[in-house]
Amino acid sequence: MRRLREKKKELAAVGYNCWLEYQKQENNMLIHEYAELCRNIVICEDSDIIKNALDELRKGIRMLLNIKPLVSAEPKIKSYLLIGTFAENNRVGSFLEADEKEKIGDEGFIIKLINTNEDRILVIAGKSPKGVLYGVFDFIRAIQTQREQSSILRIENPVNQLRILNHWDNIDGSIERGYAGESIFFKNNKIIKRLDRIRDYARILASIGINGVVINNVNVHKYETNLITSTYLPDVSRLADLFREYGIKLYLSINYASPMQIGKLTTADPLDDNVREWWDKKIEEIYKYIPDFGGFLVKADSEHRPGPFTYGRNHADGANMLARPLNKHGGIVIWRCFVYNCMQDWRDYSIDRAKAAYDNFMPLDGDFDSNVLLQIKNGPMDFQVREPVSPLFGGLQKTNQAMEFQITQEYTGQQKHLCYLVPMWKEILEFDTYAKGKNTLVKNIISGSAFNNKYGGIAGVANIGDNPNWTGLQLAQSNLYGFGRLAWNPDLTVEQITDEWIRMTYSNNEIVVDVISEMLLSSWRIYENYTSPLGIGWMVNPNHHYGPNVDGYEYDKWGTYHRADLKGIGVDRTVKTGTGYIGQYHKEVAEMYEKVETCPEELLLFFHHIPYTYRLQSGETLIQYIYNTHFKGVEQVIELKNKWLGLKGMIGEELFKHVSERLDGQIEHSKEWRDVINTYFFRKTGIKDQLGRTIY
Ligand code: GCW
Repeated sequence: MRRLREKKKELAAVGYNCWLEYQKQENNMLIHEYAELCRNIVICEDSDIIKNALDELRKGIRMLLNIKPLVSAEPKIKSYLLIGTFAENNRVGSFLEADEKEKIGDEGFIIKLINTNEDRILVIAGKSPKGVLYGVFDFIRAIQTQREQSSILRIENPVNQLRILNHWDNIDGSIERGYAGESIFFKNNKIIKRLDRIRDYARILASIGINGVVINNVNVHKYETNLITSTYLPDVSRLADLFREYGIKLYLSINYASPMQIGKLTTADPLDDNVREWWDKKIEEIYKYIPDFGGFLVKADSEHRPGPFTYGRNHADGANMLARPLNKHGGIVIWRCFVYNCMQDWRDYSIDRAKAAYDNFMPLDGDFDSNVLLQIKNGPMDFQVREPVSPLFGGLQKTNQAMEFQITQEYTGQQKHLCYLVPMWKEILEFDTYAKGKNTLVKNIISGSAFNNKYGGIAGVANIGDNPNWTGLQLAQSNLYGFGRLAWNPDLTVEQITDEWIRMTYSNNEIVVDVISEMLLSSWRIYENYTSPLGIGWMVNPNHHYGPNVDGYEYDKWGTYHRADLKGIGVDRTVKTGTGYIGQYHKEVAEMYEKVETCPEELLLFFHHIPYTYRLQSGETLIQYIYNTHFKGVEQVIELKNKWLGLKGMIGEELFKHVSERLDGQIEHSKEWRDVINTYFFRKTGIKDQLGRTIY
C-alpha cells in the first residue's frame, strides 16, 4: 500500500495525472461555496459508467476540497449534490422541467441549482450515464479552475457526434509517428495484459469528452490484419469492455485485403459475392465479441495500402461494401481521404499532390451509404505547420464528413519542440468555405449542421505513448486536452481552453497562468518562424521528418516541394497560370487566393511562385523576410526558455527541470534550422542579409 502511494506520488511529479491533478484548493469564498454542496452525494443508481462518475466525484471532492463526502440514496443533510440520469418518475427527473429534459441530448448534461426554503441542491444529470459522467467532469473542472458557481449552471450537449482518437499503434508495440514511447495497447505482438494504464487513459479521455478510439494504425500490416480474428478478438473485447465503462467505443483499422490475407479468397473485389459474404460473417463475429463495436477505419489505395482500385472499383464501392453489414449492427465506416499517387513523377509541374483528395472524392459526393464518414486531413498536403483548409470541406455536401487533425507532432517538432496546435485548429474550424454563401464555416460542416448530414465529427491522431507523462514533452498534453475540448465544442475560445488546461495541470497562481499561456499561444508561430516560411511546408528530412533539409524529398530525389530557383520560390497553384488547385475552392475563396495581392500572406508560397525581391506588406523583401523570421525564431525560443525559468519554485521541481531541458534542446535545434535555411537561400540567391548578420 505504501509502495503504491509512493509510486503514485512519483508519477504525479512527472505529470502522469495530466489535467486531473486534483490539488487542494485554497480556502476562499468561492471554494467555500462549493464545499457547502459537497458534503453529501445523493445517488440512486448503479451502472459501470455511473460508478466511475461517482468515484471521480468522490476523489475530486476529497482531494480538491479536503472533504470526505457522505454517499447515500436519500439526502442526509440540507445541502447536497444529486447525480444521476433522469426519468419520468425518479428523484432526478422530479427536479427538471419538461423543456429542460427535452434540450438534453444523448450525451449532454445539465447542472442546476435548486434552492428551496429548506434545501440547497446541485443537480448533475444526464439523459444517459455518459452525460452524467461528462457533467461530473465539468463540475470538477469548475472547482479546479475556480469558476463562479453561477457560470456552471447550464445545459450542455457536445457539438460533434464523433470525437475520436486514431492511434497509429502497431502490434509489436511501436507507434508510427509516436514521440512518447511505445504503445500502451500492444507489446510483442500481443495485447497488453495489465489494463491499469489503459484504464487511466480511458479516464483521461472521458474527462475531455472523447467517445471513440481506434486502437491500431491505419497502416494495417500482416500481424495487425489478424486483430479481427478469433486469435485476438477476445483480448480486443477486454479493451472494449474497459473503454465502455468510460463511454468510449472501440474501433479498428482494417486491411482492405483481409478476405485474401486471413480468409481463403483470391480477391478482395468489393462487388464480388464471396467477398461480401466473407465480410458479412466477419462483422457478425466481431459483434459477438463486442456488441457495441464502433466500426472500421480504412486507409485504402493510399501509400501502397490495398483498396478497391485494384479491381477497377471506386472508393464508394469499397466503403459501401463494408458499411452495409456494419449497419445491421449500428456500426460505421470511417474512410480516409488521404489518397494521392505517391509514385507520381514530381518533376512534372502540372501534377499537383494538393489536388488529389478532391479529385478522387468530389465525383463521388452522394454515392456513400448513410453510415459512411469521409475522414479528411485538415489541409490538402500532410499536416504541415501551415496549410490552407482542404477544399473537400464545403466541396462535399451530400456526404458525412469528419476532420482529421494530427495531435502527434510529426511535422511540428515531434514533441521535442513546444508547438501548441490549438490556435491552428481553431483557425481551421472557423474558416469560411462559402459553400452556401458567406458563413459556411468548417466547424458547421463537420458537425453535420451545415448540410444536414447524419454523422459528423473530429478525429485526432493521438500523441500519447507509454512515457510516464504520456506525451514525451509534458507541455504537449495541452494539445490532447485542447483537441478534446474543441471536438466537444468548437466554439470555445483558444484562450479559455488554454486557461483551463494550465489551471488544472499546474495551479491557479496568476503568474503561472499568464506565463504559460504566453508560451503556449506564441509557440506555433515561433516554430513556423524558424522552419518553413509562408505556407510552403516540408523542408524536413525525408522519412523521419525531423530537422531541416530544404530539398528533402520523399519519393524521388529530383523533386522539391518548394520549387525554389534562382529567382523565386513557391508553387503556382493559380487557375490562370498554375496547377489549377485554387479552382477547387468556392468562388469567393478562390478569388482571394488567386491574386497575390489578396492572398493571405502566411500562405503566399503555398499558392504562388514569388520572386525573392517581392515586397511583403511589412516592406521587407521576401528574402529578407526569410532571414528575419529565422533569426527571430531562435531569439523567441530563447525567450520561451527565459519565461519558463521565471517560474522556478512555482512548478513542481521535476516538471520544471524536464521542460527546461526540452527547451534547451529546442534552442539548439532551432539554431540548426535557422542556419540551414538561411544558408540555403543565401547561396541560392547571393542576396545578403541587410542587417549584415552572419549566415553560415
Ligand atoms: O503523413 C503521413 C505519415 C505516415 C502516415 C500517413 C497517413 C500512417 O508520414 O506515417 O501513415 O501520413 O496519414 O496515412
